[in-house]
Amino acid sequence: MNIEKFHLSDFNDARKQAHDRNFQHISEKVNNLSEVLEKLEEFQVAIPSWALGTGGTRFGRFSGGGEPRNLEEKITDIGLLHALNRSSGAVSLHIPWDIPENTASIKALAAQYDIRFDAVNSNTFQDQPGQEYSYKFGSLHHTDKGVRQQAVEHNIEVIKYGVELGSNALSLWLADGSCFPGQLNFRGAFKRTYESLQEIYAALPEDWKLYIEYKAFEPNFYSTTIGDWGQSLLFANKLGPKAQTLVDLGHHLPNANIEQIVALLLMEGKLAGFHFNDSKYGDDDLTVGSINPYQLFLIFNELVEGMDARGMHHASDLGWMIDASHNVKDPLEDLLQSVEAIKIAYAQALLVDTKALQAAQQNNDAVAAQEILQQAYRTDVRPLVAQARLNAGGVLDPIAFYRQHKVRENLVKERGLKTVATGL
Ligand code: PSV
Ligand code: MN
Ligand code: MN
Repeated sequence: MNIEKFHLSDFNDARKQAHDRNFQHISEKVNNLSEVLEKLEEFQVAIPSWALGTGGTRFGRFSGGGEPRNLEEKITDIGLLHALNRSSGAVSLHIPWDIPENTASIKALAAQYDIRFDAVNSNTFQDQPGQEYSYKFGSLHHTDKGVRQQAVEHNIEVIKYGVELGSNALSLWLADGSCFPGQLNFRGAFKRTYESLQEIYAALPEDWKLYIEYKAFEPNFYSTTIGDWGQSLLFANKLGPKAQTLVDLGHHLPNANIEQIVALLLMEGKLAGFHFNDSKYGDDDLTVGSINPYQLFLIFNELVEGMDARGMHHASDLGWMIDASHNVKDPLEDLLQSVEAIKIAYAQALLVDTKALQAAQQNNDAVAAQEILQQAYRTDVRPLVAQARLNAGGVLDPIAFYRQHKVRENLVKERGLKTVATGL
């Protein structure tokens, strides 16, 4: 579906008066208004190429209709999201799920929508047709050198695709681990993984980063070879400055203090970035902010404080991506909700009175500290986020626009009801 400029302006005009009243109300309370708006306008989160279709679970998958059938259509869908929220200007490819057959034309298509290529993701957790060795018992940690070599070569191939696309990071997640006590020698697995990672690290271009993602469990249920941030950080420290730890919010054991992990990784210059999602039980891959928005705010609070202190810039210094799955929602609506939740948390964090918080901390005043944080958290910042979107050329209410213009219905007409997006 083609969204023309007048569609956006007609939609905004009809809502402008009501919005202005709400915006006026909040802007009177925000001291650093122009700084907050500017930061929100700049903010971009990458959309993973595997999130444009319905995800499904291991019990089944219910197709939603009108899903993108190839990479071109995925980029078009992201272009649509970006046109509405002006904060989805990047795509993260998973290879081989989304191999660009003609990189030049894919790049040109993405540029048309103002979309750049974020980190490229490798995949050594599934066997691919024609592949010599199986990853059933792992990839980079495998006891068989041939398997390890195959997995290393795959990662190097992914880097090559990334270079052609103008990406500058390899994001690596391993399913490697064990299901039963005794199955695996932990130290042996760690050492073999390290050797494999060294080979991948050596193949990184000068200005590239290696994002090392950790995950507590699944698909292995006794041990994971990169199971937590400690193990990821060990690898990152041993490998060198280009290697950093990637935090996927769903990859922790229940109740982990993720904001504390984020604060320390940031302090050490070892925070690669995020895979955003939400969860109640495990790696549930739910819409960002749908279960625990307070945690998201606390993470952003650490980021705002820590990044400012280090003079870091959000776009160039960290990787931001959504990593969610959509089983009962329209994937595009879900992604709009996720991006919105991230920006709301960011806006709230920008409202925290950092100086007052530091003073409360200095005085061990836990009551004041909580008041300061919750003062920001309980502020309805949605008009700020909407204003930033308007300034950037988007729409005041992306989901309302999407529904009013019957975007999904049009996609179904165009692509058909029974479509299966590549990927999970
Ligand atoms: C694994 O659970 C993960 O979070 C990794 O980032 C994968 O690359 C992604 O999901 C897709 O399976
Ligand atoms: Mn992830
Ligand atoms: Mn995950």
